[in-house]
Amino acid sequence: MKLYYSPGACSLASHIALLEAGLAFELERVDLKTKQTESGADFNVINTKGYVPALVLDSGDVVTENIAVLDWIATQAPTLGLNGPLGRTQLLEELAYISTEIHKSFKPFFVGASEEDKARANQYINKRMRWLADRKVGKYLFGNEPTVADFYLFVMLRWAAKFNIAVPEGLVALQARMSERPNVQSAIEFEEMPARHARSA
Ligand SMILES: N[C@@H](CCC(=O)N[C@@H](CS)C(=O)NCC(=O)O)C(=O)O
Repeated sequence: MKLYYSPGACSLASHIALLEAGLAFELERVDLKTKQTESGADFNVINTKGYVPALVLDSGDVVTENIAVLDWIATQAPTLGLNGPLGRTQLLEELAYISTEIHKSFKPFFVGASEEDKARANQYINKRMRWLADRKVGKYLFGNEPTVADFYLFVMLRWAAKFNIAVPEGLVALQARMSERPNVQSAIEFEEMPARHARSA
């Protein structure tokens, strides 16, 4: 299986999740401007949507969308999901909230929007982060062990820090806790290395 990623992008959540799941996978970097992968392939052919993450399974099927990729990983490694009759539903609920209410709200910071639009987005993200912080029930969102939703949130918290968006103390602590995890450090270290040929993780 191979994860197509871009350094520090939302695909970092899937990269961390795959490491935490202990699954065997390869990584290939994508230049999101040129849509070229580091081995010279046209990424638009691999994922016709042109964005990361894209996870190519051993079957050849391509899974895209953070929610679907993270849900697929949690299905392979149930310790990264939630137990109980409503477990998967609640996990999807949280992933959808992070994707549609938080992730998408960062757009003004990536497209060079006006200061006014960025200020509005800043307030909105802060409000949505506060809701998550209020609902958090342990060291992580759902308890004392992380789920794939925490990995997605972690990437959003890194972006919030980068764009000076205030987040509640409980989420700052969650980010710090996540940063101490060896798999998180290893994923970030790998992504921050200069471009190289695709390699196995
Ligand atoms: N709806 C997609 C959005 C993914 C997305 O926004 N990916 C960004 C990186 S964080 C990207 O690849 N942008 C490049 C582009 O859209 O051309 C998902 O949730 O997976």
